[in-house]
Amino acid sequence: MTKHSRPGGLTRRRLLGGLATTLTPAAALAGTASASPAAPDPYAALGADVVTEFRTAWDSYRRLAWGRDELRPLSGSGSDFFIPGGTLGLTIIEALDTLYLMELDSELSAAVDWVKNDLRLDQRAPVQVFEAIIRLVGGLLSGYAATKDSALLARAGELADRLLPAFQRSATGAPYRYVNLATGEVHGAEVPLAEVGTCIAEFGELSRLTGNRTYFDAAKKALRAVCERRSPLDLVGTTINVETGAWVGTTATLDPPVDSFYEYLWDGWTLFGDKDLRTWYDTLTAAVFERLADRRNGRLWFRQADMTTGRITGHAQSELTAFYAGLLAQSGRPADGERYHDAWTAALGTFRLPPEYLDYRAMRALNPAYPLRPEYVDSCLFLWLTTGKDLYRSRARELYARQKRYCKVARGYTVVDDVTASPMRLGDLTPGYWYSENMKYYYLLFAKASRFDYRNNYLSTEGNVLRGLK
Ligand code: IFL
Repeated sequence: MTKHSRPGGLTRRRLLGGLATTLTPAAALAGTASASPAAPDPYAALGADVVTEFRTAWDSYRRLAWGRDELRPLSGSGSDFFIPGGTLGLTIIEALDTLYLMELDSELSAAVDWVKNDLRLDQRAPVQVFEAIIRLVGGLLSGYAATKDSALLARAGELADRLLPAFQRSATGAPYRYVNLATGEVHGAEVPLAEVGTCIAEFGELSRLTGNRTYFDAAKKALRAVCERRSPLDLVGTTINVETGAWVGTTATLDPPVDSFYEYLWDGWTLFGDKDLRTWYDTLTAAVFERLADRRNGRLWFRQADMTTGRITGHAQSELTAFYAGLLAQSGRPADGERYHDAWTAALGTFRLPPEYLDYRAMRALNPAYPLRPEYVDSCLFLWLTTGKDLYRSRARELYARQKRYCKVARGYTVVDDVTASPMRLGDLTPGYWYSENMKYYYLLFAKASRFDYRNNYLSTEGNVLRGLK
């Protein structure tokens, strides 16, 4: 989940020349790597390995679940993500730009054909607006960025038009949670902030490409609806009623269901140069650091507090929040980003894979699942690009090795239900985001991707490359 490029197209990111390091995993996690500029890049072979692993999973999906939303690699079947009994080809759309980056061109062409010929967007069923925007609209836009096939842009626009009633029928401008793709009927008035606010990258890019401002304006209005209802402490809660504008969840937190709400304020500013978004990002971030930042042993965590009184209410952290390390680095706080990444790296000293939720004071898993989340490696990529430290490639290499060890199955990769069990208890799913995020981040970190502009790019919260494909 992340991005890069400044308003005006300038970049803050630097591509480091891939300094060679010799590391043990322990040294990698501890951050004691030393560079030896003369040695060859030790990551090149890993880049090729990522493609091999991706191909195995992709071939399984093609053979056993083609056209379905997601693969169940253990049972060898497919599953639906958005519509029970229906499909929107989630995995195909999530994989488009990854296929392009990895130069798997015949697979990309089959995927594009499926989108053109078989994707049905007129289904009479409700879909979750946020997921449809970040995964499908974003995936189609990244497919368009990769192929320049105008049919993909047209499909992204068609889907966005079907989702727009969620924004337009709401009194506040914050979207309803669900919309029926065929009828435009909406429901779900109590909406978590990530779902309200994580749309300006995709909708704004669609506006830029089509010249139709409607999408950007809808997304900005949704962000405004939340930011202008912040508390006198400049904190926001977790959930808002989009009909009344009343807060339903009043805990201030970076964890879900808020997380990417912050990310898209920054992204909207960097992509489109909108000053309101920058002001809101700065205002809310200052309050996050004043009220939620919890510095311990040189590491940084983020606690929970009441949005009105500031009273501390919790010390939990979700793995999904690990993306924030990269966001901090990109938004001018690299030292804080590094300290936060150190905190998650410390968790990886306790757990073999990061648990979904932990009590960071006791280092105890509150939810022991590991649904193949990409956030830690997402931050590795953007910390590497922002700080230039090879340490972040070595941290990614360590997690990659652990994923191979614990999540790899005959037909690809699967989720873990309990990282604390020995042996780990596996579930039966390759999430769509594994194709869009995990494998893309590893590939960009390890390979020198010739189709990627490491200096000027933008990756969405779902890892979709909206800018920077060559
Ligand atoms: O959909 C993915 C995306 O990164 C996001 N939230 C959760 C998913 C991956 O963990 O924004």
